[in-house]
Amino acid sequence: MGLVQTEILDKVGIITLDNTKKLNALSEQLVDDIIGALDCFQEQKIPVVILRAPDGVRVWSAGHDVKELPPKMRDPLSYYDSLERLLRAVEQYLGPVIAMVHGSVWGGACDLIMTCDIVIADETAKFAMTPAKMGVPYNLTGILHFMNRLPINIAKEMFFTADPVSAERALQVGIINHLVPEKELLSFTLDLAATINTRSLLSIEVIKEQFRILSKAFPISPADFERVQGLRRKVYDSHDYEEAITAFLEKRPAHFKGE
Ligand code: LCV
Repeated sequence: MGLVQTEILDKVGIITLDNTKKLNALSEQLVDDIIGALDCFQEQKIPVVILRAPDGVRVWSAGHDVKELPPKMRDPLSYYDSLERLLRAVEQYLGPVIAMVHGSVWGGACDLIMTCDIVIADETAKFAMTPAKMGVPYNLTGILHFMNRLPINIAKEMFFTADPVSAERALQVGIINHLVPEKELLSFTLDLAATINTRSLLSIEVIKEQFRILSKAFPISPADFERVQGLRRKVYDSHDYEEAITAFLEKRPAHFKGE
């Protein structure tokens, strides 16, 4: 299917991100192909899905396709934008979506990992959360994904430094469920999926939906929401947002002004 490969092994759906020449950057097309694969598995009531990249890649996904980030004055991460649609599709899939990670994971793809239900990685994995490098304000639902999974100080360090977190540290802080040797990654992940497949899908489906609802049960007042939207607009209207994209495309370090 376009930029992804799909297969079903013993009732486990496998989606392989397969646009490696673009480092699996989450372009509109790649996102649509992943969602299409999830919809296809959902129709067949496939109980468990594995989201992976091809063997041997250095980069699992380079995150949001920078070339598709909107020009300034437009929210880059609003409700119907591709990354947000993808994250909701994973959250709403009927059964567990397991991220199987070999290689580095950047930005929006890091949020995708934090949205998957379970994360299995090998020693080549690393995870970088890059809005502060991209002059992007990020958004409330994305930040909540990290707060639900990590101690808030760890989540803040990831956002404030934008530095990659190693596989070993990712295991320590809880980004990943299991760190396994590269040659055992697929068999370990398939074994875990097979165990889940011996349980009641009906029960798991309802339990997953309760986790989703509770993980979003985070009160925020309309006034605070509107203030956050105003603050976010200051960022994506800023010099820093425009400079980050320009610097990336010109392959040079960005020079931020904080305005
Ligand atoms: C488009 C790319 C990309 C890319 N998009 O290879 O989370 S937020 O808010 O930040 C959100 C907005 C977001 O997700 O932003 C994107 C965050 N991603 C990153 O910061 C990763 C950016 N990429 C890199 O740092 C490097 O490309 C890595 C370390 C992933 C790989 O480095 P390597 O030296 O192996 P190149 O950098 O040479 O990249 C190879 C080609 O892929 C393009 C890049 O522009 C280059 O294109 P050309 O061959 O045309 O020069 N590319 C890389 N990442 N996210 N295009």
